[in-house]
Amino acid sequence: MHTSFDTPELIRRTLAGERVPLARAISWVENEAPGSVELLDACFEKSGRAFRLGITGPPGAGKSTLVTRLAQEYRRRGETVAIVAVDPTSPFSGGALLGDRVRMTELSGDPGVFIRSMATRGSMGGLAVHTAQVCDVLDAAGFQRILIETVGVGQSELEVAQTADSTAVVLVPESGDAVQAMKAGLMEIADVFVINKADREGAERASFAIRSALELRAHTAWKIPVHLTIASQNGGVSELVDRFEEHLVFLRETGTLEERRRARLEQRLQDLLQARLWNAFRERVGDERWREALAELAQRRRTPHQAAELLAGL
Ligand SMILES: Nc1nc2c(ncn2[C@@H]2O[C@H](COP(=O)(O)OP(=O)(O)OP(=O)(O)O)[C@@H](O)[C@H]2O)c(=O)[nH]1
Ligand SMILES: [Mg+2]
Repeated sequence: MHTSFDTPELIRRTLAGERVPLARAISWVENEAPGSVELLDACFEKSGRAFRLGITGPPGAGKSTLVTRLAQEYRRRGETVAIVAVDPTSPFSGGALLGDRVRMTELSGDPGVFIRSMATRGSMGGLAVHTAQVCDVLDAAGFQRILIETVGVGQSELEVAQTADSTAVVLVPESGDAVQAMKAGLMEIADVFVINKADREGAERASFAIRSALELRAHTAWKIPVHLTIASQNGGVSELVDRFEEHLVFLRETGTLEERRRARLEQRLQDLLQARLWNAFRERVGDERWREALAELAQRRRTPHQAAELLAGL
């Protein structure tokens, strides 16, 4: 299926929510294809309506299963849903693929659902940027809820989770998870805690441990819920959607949504400007001068501070 689109047509049909152009548009963004900037600019104007939910947590916690159930529940409530699964290039990706396959069959054929997997491809800094951009495209295409699934194991994955408006951290009952979560920095980004696999021993205990840890922290206006689910049996899923929607109302009413989005946009602007200014600067300095400066450093003829001062003054 190698239909080629010119940029205006692709933009028009993506914004109209057509699936094949939408899939192509996302590939453009991922590959930074020519035309992708024009596309993103067009999408940006139309985005900002979707509620973006990050679902993160350790490998195998049941994120994919849960996201599938959440999508089904949102569909029952009449909302359209896009799923962005960010696959880690790790030994666990087999599990992710399996989860995705199950999901594909359960949700296929529903025009109100769109599923997309994104590969991490090593370049980790770019992943959060690409995820945010892909979400802009899905948002502009009219999807009302965007579920971003990512494994919460590293800083880069946390960055992906933070492109969302609201973030759910999914854990399992096995002891040590609460401690792990705190270590991994998941505690700081959670707006909602989920203990999935609550059919297993120790779910209540894990829930209590997290609640206790949360109580030790500074009091906040949003009381972070700790919610039990059995995703594989659809247990507690509808109530979890209620929690998400409550959080959305909270975010809107307190101005926190606007605040978070503004901070995110500032970050994006800063990233773009940094790249642009750096490239311009590097070009102005030129390769020869750059090599000279490095040689001077290596020979201890100049300090890094002196070299920076000198180059910046050029
Ligand atoms: N017992 C039990 N098993 C579950 C539950 N939810 C999911 N599972 C199972 O847990 C396994 C992992 O589920 P996934 O949904 O693929 O987990 P994941 O967090 O997406 O995994 P990765 O993407 O590989 O990190 C699968 O075998 C699921 O069937 C649950 O509530 N209870
Ligand atoms: Mg998964």
